[in-house]
Amino acid sequence: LDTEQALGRAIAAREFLLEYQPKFRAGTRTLSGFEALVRWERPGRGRVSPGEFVPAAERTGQIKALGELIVELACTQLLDWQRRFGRAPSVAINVSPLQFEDAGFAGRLLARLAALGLPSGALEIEITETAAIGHLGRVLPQLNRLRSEGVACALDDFGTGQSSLTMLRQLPISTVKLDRSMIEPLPEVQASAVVMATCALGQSLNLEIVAEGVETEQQAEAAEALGCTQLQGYHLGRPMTPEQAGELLTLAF
Ligand code: G
Ligand code: G
Ligand code: MN
Ligand code: NA
Repeated sequence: LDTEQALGRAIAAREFLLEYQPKFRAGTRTLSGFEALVRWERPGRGRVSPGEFVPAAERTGQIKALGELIVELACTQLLDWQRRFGRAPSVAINVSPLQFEDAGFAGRLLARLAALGLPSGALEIEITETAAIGHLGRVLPQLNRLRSEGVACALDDFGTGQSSLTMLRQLPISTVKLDRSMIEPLPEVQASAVVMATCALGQSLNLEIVAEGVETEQQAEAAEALGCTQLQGYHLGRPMTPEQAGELLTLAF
């Protein structure tokens, strides 16, 4: 209850900010976009990790209001970058399945992009495998809508849940993000076989395959050799401030 009150106040006071973790194309290692990660800057207490407050916000239902704020913050940043650089990079936001309970979620997101004059391709949605499968009924229609309007959709944390290769074909996704638990053991033989098989299927379905949690050059090279099309992780870039992300864009654009 204390958390609920604190979160409610924090959302109203807009105490949240986004950090941006870069993603890179395999091989060339050029910037392919960013993933937005929310942080709570709690006055007098410092940073609270989303691993703590996102589950709390999901329990209380406050994730819907928080999620709207996150969409707004990401779009504001995209607009700033579009004005400065003449174009916007791709920014992915993590979306909780509870946000899809609101049937207006996708429509509002698209309307917001249109109102700001942002291309829908600038925004990507990340939804976890477990969440997508557990809430197919309400997730699927809105994912279909977003995809048909050009918003990319990524299946996050792939390899942690009931990873079904069938899901890759059935969900209207453009990207699969291989969980860092699949990347961490590389280039160990069995993990390599699983990543290679997933990449082969992904390629035949025309999906981008992102290796997450790449922490070493050895993992990066293994992921590239096995067919991952993008790399993300501390080895290539940590979550960073918008200013630092802007510096990467200055180099990339
Ligand atoms: O950034 P960090 O590694 O601390 O994130 C911890 C967890 O919080 C991850 O599972 C991540 O997906 C989740 N998370 C980070 N930002 C957001 C967000 O904006 N919305 C939601 N729903 N989850 C987020
Ligand atoms: O669930 P999701 O994949 O959205 O979680 C993203 C989280 O993973 C972020 O909190 C981010 O800080 C964290 N992360 C990103 N890259 C790495 C990495 O290379 N190693 C580890 N341990 N965590 C990472
Ligand atoms: Mn993610
Ligand atoms: Na992930």
